[in-house]
Order: sequence, then structure tokens, then C-alpha cells
Amino acid sequence: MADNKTGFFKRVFSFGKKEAEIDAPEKLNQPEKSEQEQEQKQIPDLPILPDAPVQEITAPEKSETLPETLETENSEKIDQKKSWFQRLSSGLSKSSSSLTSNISTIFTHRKLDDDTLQDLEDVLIQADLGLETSMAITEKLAENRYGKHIEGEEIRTLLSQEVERVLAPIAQPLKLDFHKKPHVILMVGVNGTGKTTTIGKLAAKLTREGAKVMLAAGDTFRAAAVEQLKIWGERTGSPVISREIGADAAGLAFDAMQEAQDAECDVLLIDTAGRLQNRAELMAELEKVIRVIKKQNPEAPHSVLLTLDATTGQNALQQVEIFKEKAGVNGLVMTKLDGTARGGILVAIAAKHQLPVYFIGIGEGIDDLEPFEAGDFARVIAGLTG
Ligand SMILES: Nc1nc2c(ncn2[C@@H]2O[C@H](COP(=O)(O)OP(=O)(O)O)[C@@H](O)[C@H]2O)c(=O)[nH]1
Ligand SMILES: [Mg+2]
Repeated sequence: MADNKTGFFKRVFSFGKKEAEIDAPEKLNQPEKSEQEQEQKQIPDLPILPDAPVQEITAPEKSETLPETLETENSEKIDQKKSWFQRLSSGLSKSSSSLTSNISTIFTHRKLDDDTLQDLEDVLIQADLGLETSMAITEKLAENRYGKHIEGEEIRTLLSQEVERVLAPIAQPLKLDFHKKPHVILMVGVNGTGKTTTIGKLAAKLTREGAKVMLAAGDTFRAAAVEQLKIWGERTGSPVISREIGADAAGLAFDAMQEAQDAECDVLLIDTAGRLQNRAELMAELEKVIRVIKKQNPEAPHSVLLTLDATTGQNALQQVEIFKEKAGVNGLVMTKLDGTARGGILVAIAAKHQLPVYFIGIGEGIDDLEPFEAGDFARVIAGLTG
């Protein structure tokens, strides 16, 4: 079914047996199913789900499948027509143009010497790439081109190569194992970083693929947050589990786990209230939510995703550290790469933390979230056009 489809989803989620082998090796020891049993399993309610175990699911082109009800804004319609690379380029234009214009300024009519190398290193550090990557780039340049005239284009190419080298290991697809029923994704992060929006965008991607998705409004502090999630629930046709304002978030998560299991959902996306990483009592509350989820299923949450707002720059590094320690974050989503000059922070985070970055957000719209691609990102940030 999926073999003839190509497109971005291949990079987004992996499904099926391959993943089950990785995540649940004990499944391999189970006896082979009879052909009849397998045949029965081939009549799924949800054709894309792991009942077709050897398939890696790919997505149809967005423009073909986007239901009309989701086309809410003209700007979104226009965006869909552009390729992802173009959209990424325009989203990241502030980051790349400030970087590349500073590089051009340094090298206009100047040779590559100690002064220009130092200036370049400063520019790269200012662009939030981190000391390690900035030094690696300047050292590489010094090795090969010291004392010579060098063109901006050559530096941009080298910059792109070095950035890609750092990012490649952490640009991974989010692997969803639908054998889990549900695969539980807990979304955590500082207030305003894009947790709820990212849940909505992910629910849209998943439901478009036919997955049965449930949402849990775990930000029980704010009525607006619950309403916001309900709107995403309506847009994506996903039921939303919510409680009255002020209710215990852990209790809600517990109930949502039960409901998602009873309803045989494929994915349960649990929202949480935003919290600063340095507020111990709020982090303890998050730990409690996780403990309670584990009471329902010791393997859950299967994915703990941290949303990072690219506009916050260096503070994101500390957020990763603490949320990783306290909440067992095992993947990142970087949001708001549009409209910031600080997109280079992704490179510093990659170099430091080695956590997979599954998605990047480049806008508020339903389609403004895409799987993270190291090569594209590196070329765009270095100001290369193709
Ligand atoms: N420009 C831009 N805005 C975003 C992005 N992701 C989220 N937002 C906006 O950021 C604000 C906070 O997002 P929200 O999901 O409520 O954050 P939360 O507090 O972590 O749940 C909202 O206005 C979102 O529309 C993004 O990738 N780009
Ligand atoms: Mg929220």
C-alpha cells in the first residue's frame, strides 16, 4: 500500500515490524502467526497501522490530502504551494542572512590571517553555533587556506559541511511503535515554547495518515490551554481528554492512559503545563505525572519530547539539560525557527547533547512542522541556495 508513496512522511515516522524489533525484542521470540491469523490482521480499521508489519509508511503529498476543513488561512494555502526547502529558507532567512552578511563583511578585500579567523570565530559564536563548532570551522579553514584570499562562497560551503557533520547524527525520524497501542508521547517544556501547537501539528500529521489519535489536556492550570487543545482536537478529529481547571495533572494523565487503551488508540499525545526548568517544585510535579503514567504502562511514556523555542538562544541548552535529567526527555522539537536570527542554537545543542531532533517548527500553521533534515538545515543556514 505504502510502497508507491513517496514524500516527507518517510522521514517523519517509522512504523511496523522494523521498529518493533528495535523496541521490543521479546516480540521476536513469539511464535509465528498462522497465515489465517495474519490474513485476519490484514483487514485493519486503520490501513496504515502496524497490522501491515513490514511496511514503512510514507505520506502522500500534502497538497493532495489536506482536508478542506483544515485550510483555514490564505497564508497557509500559499505556503503549501512552496516546497519545504523554500519555506525553510524563508523561515530561517534572519538566521542565515545575518550570518552570511557578517561573513562577507569580514572577508571583503582581506586575506585569511589570524585577525580574519578571529573575526570569523566571533561571528559564528554570536550566531549561537557554539564554541566547539565555531572553532572546528575556523581550524579547518586555517589548515587549508591560511594566507590566501578566500571567497564568501567557499566559506559558506565549508560552514554548511561542518554544520551538517554536527547535525547529521541527531536528525532522526520519530519512530512510533503502534504495537504499543497507544504509543504515548509526553510533551514537555517551558511556557510558550510551542508544546500545545506542536501536539496539534503532530496530531494533524498522524490523523492524515489514518492513525487513531487521542489528546490529553494536561495543562490543567489555564482554561485557555485546554481550549487551545480542544481546537486542535476539532481540527484533527481527535478526542481530547480534559478535566476542570486546577485538576491534578497526574490524575488526568492516568485517566487518559486508560481511555486511550480502552479506545485502542495508536497514539496518545499528552500536553503539560509549561514550567521553568529551575523551578524545582514544578519539575517534581512533572516527575509525578511520569510516575503515574508508568503505573498504567511501565514502558510509557515512549517519547518524552521537549519543545525548545529557537528565539531563546543559549538558555535552551540549560533547558535540555534539566528536562533530560528530570523528565527523561528523549527527543527534541525546535520551534519558532522562523523569524529568529538565533537558529544556529540548534547546532550548539546538537554538539552538546546528542539528543535526536525530530521536528522543527517554522510557523504557527498546521503544516509548519517538518521532520528535521541536517543537510537542508545546514545549507539554508549557510546561505546556500540549493
Ligand atoms: N512563529 C512561530 N510561532 C509558533 C511556533 N510554534 C508555536 N508558535 C506560537 O507560539 C505561541 C505559544 O505556543 P503554545 O503552543 O501555546 O506554547 P506552550 O505554552 O508551550 O503550549 C503560540 O502563539 C503559537 O502559535 C513556530 O514554530 N513558529
Ligand atoms: Mg500549552
